[in-house]
Amino acid sequence: MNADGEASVARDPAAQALSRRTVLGRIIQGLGLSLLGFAIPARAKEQALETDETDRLIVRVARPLDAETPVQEFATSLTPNSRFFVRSHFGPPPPEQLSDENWRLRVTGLVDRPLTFTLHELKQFETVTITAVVQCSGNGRASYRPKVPGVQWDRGAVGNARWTGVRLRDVLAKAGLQTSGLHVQFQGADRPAAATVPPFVRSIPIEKALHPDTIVAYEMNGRPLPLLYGAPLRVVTPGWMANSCIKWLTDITVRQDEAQGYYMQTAYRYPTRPVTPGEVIASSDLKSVEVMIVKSLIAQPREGASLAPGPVTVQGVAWTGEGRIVRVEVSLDEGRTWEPTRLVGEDLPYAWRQWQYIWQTMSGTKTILCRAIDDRGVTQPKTSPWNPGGFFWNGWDRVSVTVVG
Ligand SMILES: Nc1nc2c(c(=O)[nH]1)N[C@H]1C(S)=C(S)[C@@H](COP(=O)(O)O)O[C@H]1N2
Ligand SMILES: [Mo]
Repeated sequence: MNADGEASVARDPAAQALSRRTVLGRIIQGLGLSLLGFAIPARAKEQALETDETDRLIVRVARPLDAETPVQEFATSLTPNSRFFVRSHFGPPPPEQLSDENWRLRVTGLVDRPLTFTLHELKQFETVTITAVVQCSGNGRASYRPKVPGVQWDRGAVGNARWTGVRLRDVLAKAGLQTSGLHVQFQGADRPAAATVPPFVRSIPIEKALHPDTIVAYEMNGRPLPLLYGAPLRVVTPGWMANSCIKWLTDITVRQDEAQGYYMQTAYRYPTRPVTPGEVIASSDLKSVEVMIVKSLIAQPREGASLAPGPVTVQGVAWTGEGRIVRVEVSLDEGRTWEPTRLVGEDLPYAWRQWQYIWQTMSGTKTILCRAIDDRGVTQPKTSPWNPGGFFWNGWDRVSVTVVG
C-alpha cells in the first residue's frame, strides 16, 4: 500500500469524482452557510478567493473540503476561525448527529467504569484554555521533489488558536483508568462514504493522553467549535501534528496497544533514516508522526509584492513542537549570511512566536529567506529530507518581492 498518509488512497473514488465536478454552489449548499458560521468559496482551486474581506482560504480539494490559509494572514498572533485551515478525510458528519440531544462522548475499554457524557456534563470538569499551533503533518508537501501524492499543501495548513476545554486526564480518571491502559484511541462521528475505506481511528500513547495540556476542546478562540473544526468536541494535543487532534469526537477507548487500521498503522508514518523515492521501507524503520519540528513562515511582505524603496517590515511566525523558539533569522543573500530578527509578542508554550525585521530595501527583485532555531539548538534546514508521506516539511521559508523606484 502507498504510505502517503494524507493521500488519495484514503479518499473514496466517488468523493473524488464529485470533487472534480464541484462548484461553489455545491459547497455552500452541502456544508451550509449557517452551519459553518461562515462560507468558504470554491470557485476555483489554487486561487485565493474572498466572500468578504475576512473570509478567504485557498481551496486545495473542494469536497470534502481541504483549504489552507494564505500566509499573509499570519500577521496576527491568533488565526481567526474564519481563516483557519480546514482538513478532513471524509468531511463533517451530518450536523444533526452533533446536536445536544444526539451527541454523546463515550469512554470505554480499559476503564473501571465505562461512561457516557453529554456536552453539559463534560463541561463540569475544570476548564482549561491553551493557545496552540495546529498544523497538518502534510503542510508544505508541495515543496517536496519528486512530488509526493496527497493534498498539495503549500505553506498555510497551519494556524494558532486558543482552545478551551477540559483535560483528557480528568475524563479518564473519572472513568477509572486501568494500569494496563497504554494507549488512548479516538474516533469521531465522521465516516467514509464507501464501506471499503477505513474510518479515521487513531490513538496516542498514555503519557501524552495524561499530560495536563492534552485537552478535549469545545471552544476555538472563545467561540463554540465550528462544524468544520470538529463541533462539538475535538482532541487537542499541543505540540503534536494535527492528525492526533481528532474532530467530532464521540469515542475514547483505552487500549493496551495502538489503534489498529490504516490511519494508525500505515498512514502518518515516516522513515527514521534517509530514504530514496520508490525505496521499500521496512516497518521497523517507520515511526508514527507525533511531535512537530521547528519551522517559520514569512507572512509579510507577501510573495510577488511590489514594494517602494525604504524600510519595509518583514514579519512572520515561528513555532516548534514541545520546546520554545529562541531565534529567527532572515537572509537576503540566498542563505550565505543570516541576520537576527526581533521576537515580538508573548512567548507561550505550544503557540507560535511572532517576529519582525526592518529591511532597508534596494531596487530589483529580492528574495527573503527565514529560518528559526529552537531551545534544543535545532535549526530549520534549507530543504527537508524527502519521505513518502510528504510529512514534516520545514525548509527555509522564502518570499520574492520586487522593489520598484
Ligand atoms: N474526525 C476527524 N478528525 C480529524 C481528521 C479527520 O479526517 N477526521 N483529520 C485530521 C487532520 S489530518 C488534520 S490536519 C486536522 C485538521 O484540523 P482543522 O480542520 O481544524 O484545521 O484534523 C484532524 N482531525
Ligand atoms: Mo493532516
